[in-house]
Parts: sequence; structure tokens; C-alpha cells
Amino acid sequence: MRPQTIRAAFERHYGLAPKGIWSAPGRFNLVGEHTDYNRGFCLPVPLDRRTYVAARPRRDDRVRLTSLEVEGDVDLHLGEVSALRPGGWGSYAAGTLWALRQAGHHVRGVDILVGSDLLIGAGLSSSAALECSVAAAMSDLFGLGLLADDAGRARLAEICQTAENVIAQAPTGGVDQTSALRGRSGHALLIDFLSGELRPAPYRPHDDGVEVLIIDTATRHALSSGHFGNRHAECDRIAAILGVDCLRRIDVDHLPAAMKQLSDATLARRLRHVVTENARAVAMADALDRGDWRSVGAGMTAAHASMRDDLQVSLPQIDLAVDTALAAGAWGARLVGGGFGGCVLAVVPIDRTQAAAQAVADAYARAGYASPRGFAARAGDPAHRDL
Ligand code: GAF
Repeated sequence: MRPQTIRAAFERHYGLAPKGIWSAPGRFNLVGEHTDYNRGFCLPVPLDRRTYVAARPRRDDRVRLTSLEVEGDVDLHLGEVSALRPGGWGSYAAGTLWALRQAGHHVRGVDILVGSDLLIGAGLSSSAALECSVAAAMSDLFGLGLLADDAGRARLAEICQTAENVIAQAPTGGVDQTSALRGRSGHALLIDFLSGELRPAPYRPHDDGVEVLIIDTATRHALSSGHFGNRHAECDRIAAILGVDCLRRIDVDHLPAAMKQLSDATLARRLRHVVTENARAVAMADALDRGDWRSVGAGMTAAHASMRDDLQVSLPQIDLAVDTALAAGAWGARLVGGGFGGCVLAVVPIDRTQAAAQAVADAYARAGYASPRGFAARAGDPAHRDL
């Protein structure tokens, strides 16, 4: 997708030129799933695929939204935005305007056209890319200046998360918005959701002779569906039973004792996922610093087992892609994102990339699943103005 395409589409749709084009990346999380809302660690990389927004401010409070990919134009007044209103994809965009206002920023109505080369609902953070591209546009259009430095971007990330939690009603944490707005080009970002610290780690798989593949399994999820919220609620219940304000307070040394305190075996497994996932995220950031992709891969495979067995958010299609990639020579593979569908991330020696992708395609054909599609996971840039 090219910014010029979005500009031309805006002019065709609204009959006027936009004031500018802004974009924000999707992300792939090397590890650290379902840890953000437990104030743990995550290790996302901004993806080189983005969502673009062409926008033009209005004199009134009307908000008009249209998308090149998704049906259902939106036309409402800013004052009408509320939980699940306008609903669908419009909630993420209009919700961001609403959340900016809630945070005390002066924003008015706007005409917006959205275009994206991100897969939607595939665990690559399409929702946050939409929120963050809208937020970037609003910051510039209404003179908020929040893109200028990391502190402003942190404020925008919180605002976008509020839009997702309150207006789209998806009880997510903040990893996706933090990556889209505060990620560093060419780096993974170790995010500590307890201290707020960010630590960039170099993302250079080719230096170590590996490719990171994203395999789209063609299964899809919605974070506002009950499954995601159910895991979040379970974690809150565990924290209440253990008497801690967040699960980050439990580390690997205290895990066995904490698990014994939980009479419910399912809750004990959920806790084990979160605690071990935090440890994996820190260890994998260290491995990236050393350029040690064998360790990164091993951490990913362990993370997948934890997502499959302890958090229980995988699907048979996803497990098949992971197992097949590993059998075909991948150094590591796992489900990426919130789960219940989406993409698999695999670390594969460059000379085995084609063979691994083909092996997964063959296995899917034998199982009667829709054909998976693979592409290289390249690092992109955080949210910015394009034109
Ligand atoms: C989704 C959510 F939006 C994130 O906040 C995070 O919890 C992730 O799933 C799982 O790690 O992307």
C-alpha cells in the first residue's frame, strides 16, 4: 500500500484533498503473550506492514469514516460515540477521538479514509494499528504535539488502549499500542509493564542466517469475543486469591508455592503461563542482544507449549503449523498474538525457509485446512506522518 494511493482514494470518496496521511505498524510479538495486562514483560517488533489514514478536520463534530478493506461506512457525531457505538471497525477509530477528548484534548470532527496492508484479526495487531494511525493524525491535525517525543507517544498509547477497552469493549493490555507508537525501527522492544521501562534489543535475524517467517493460518479471532476477556478475568481472579495487585509480583522462584495456593488446576496453569512467559521475555531479549537465534527459537517453542497447554488459547490448525515447521527444521515456532486463531511465527535457517513453508502448506492440504500463506517478518517503523 502506498500513501499516494490512500490520498487519491480520499479525494475520490470525499471530493476534497486530505490534510495529510499518517500510518502505524502492526506488530509481531516474539514472546510475552497475555502478560501486558498482568503488568509483565512483552517483546514485540513493529511490523513493516501498516495501516494508513488520510484525514481532513471538519468545523463541526461530525465523524465520517470509510475503509478500503472493510465494509460499513460510519457517520455520526463525536458526542454519540460510546461503548460499542459505532461498533465494528469504526469503534477503534471513533473511539480514539472519544478517548482523546476524555483525556482533555481539543479534537473536533474529521473525515477519515483508512487503507491497510495488514491482515485483520490475525494476531498482528490490526486494531491497534488503526487506533494509533488515527491518533497520530489527530495529534498533528489538532496541534497536540504528542508525536514529538516518547512521553507524548506514551500518552497516545494509553489513549488508544482506552479506546479499545471502553469503546470497542476489548479488555486488552497495552503491548500493541506501545509497540505501534513507541517501538524502535529495526528493534524488538522489551516492555516492562510494571516499571514502565523500555529496552530496545536488535532484531537482525539475517546476521545469524535465519529468517523469521509469519505463517497466516487463515484462522481469525476477535479480541472483543469472550475468550480473550475470559483469560483476563481468570488472571484477575488469581491475583485476588493470591492477594497481589498483579501477577507480576509472582516470579519463577515463588511459582510452585503460589500454584499450591490455587485449588483450581486451571487457574494454576494460567498462572504458570504468565510467570514463565515473563521469564522467557527477559531471556529472549538477552538472546537478541547476543544475536543468539537458537535461544530465541527455543524460547518461542517453549512459549507455544505454554500457550497451548497452560493458557489453552491455541487451535489444532495452529499446532499443526508449529509442529510441521519444527519438523521441517525451524529453530522455533509459536502462535503469535492473543490466540484462538491467527498467525504462527517461525525462526528458520534461511536455506530451509522455502522447505518449511512448503511443508506447512502440504500438511494443511492433507488435513483439509485452507491454504496458509507465509511471508518474512520484517521490522518496520513506529507511527509517523507519511505525507
Ligand atoms: C492482544 C491484546 F490486544 C494485547 O493487549 C495482548 O494481551 C495480546 O493480545 C496477547 O499478548 O493483541
